[in-house]
Amino acid sequence: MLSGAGLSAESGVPVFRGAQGLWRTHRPEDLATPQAFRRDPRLVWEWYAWRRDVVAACAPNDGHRAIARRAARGGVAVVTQNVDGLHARARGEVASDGDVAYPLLELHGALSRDRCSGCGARTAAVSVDTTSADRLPRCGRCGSLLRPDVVWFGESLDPSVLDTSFRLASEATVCLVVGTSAVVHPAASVPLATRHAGGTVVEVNPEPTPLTRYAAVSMGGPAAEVLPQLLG
Ligand code: BV8
Ligand code: ZN
Repeated sequence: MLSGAGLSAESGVPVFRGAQGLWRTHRPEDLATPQAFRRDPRLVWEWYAWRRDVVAACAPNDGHRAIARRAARGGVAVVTQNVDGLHARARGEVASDGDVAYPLLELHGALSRDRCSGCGARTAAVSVDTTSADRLPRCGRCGSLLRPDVVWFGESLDPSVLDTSFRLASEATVCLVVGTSAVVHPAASVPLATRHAGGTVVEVNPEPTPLTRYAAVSMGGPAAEVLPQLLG
């Protein structure tokens, strides 16, 4: 499956686009690009520190749990664009004896990790003092600024995560696409690998998207309602 921000909407995590979207008040170019971080690291950190606080107050919803329960029965890979960590938290919440380990691939990284902008070292997220640029967190090894370990626009995704995602999608008989506006590439192309290999795309989204035309079935409901019925 491929998930997007809409899967976490019912957990209270803001989506990016649309009437309630984050990009309504902030231009992505100003906050989610390497140029923005070079230009004003304090502003970028302020936005990500705020998003970390929002996500920390959220919990997985019935959609995340339905996915985790089904995936633990085997034969499922979860590929997500989300950086909120809720898939992993749901996996922990529903874990039971006999579960099968399954791939959980985070295409766009994770809010819960920092990465050094110099040497690339990854660490668990630290709390960030965004009151001034000279108080921003720096790497203990090389002294460079730390950044959130997410993929910004204009940055390449981790090649091994991306290749594995496309390979799994091309081997899948069904790609379930949940809660994505399917405008961000290359993530939005993952379900097409299933389709091009002769598999079936099933979409769960209250709104039509550029993937709807490729879906054999498109369910126009909220993920937390549809997925427990669909996967139960
Ligand atoms: C790259 C940062 C190579 C982390 C994000 C073609 C090929 C390759 C690249 C491009 C290309 N065309 C354009 C590009 C460049 C760019 C891109 O795609 N731009 C778009 C906007 C046109 N792509 C890149 O830059 C990527 N890098 O390709 O590297 C390269 C290198 C140099 C130069 C060029 C290329 C990097 C992309 C990653 C960007 N990082 N975020 C963060 O801060 O979070 S993207 C951002 O959008 C989020 O990460 C999010 O994951 C992603 C997708 O958003 P969605 O998850 O779909 O969420 P959205 O709000 O849009 O939609 C929510 C949906 O849910 C809606 O459809 C709604 O109806 C639905 N919904 C709402 N409620 C519910 C629901 N569904 C179900 N239930 C509900 N209750
Ligand atoms: Zn470093």
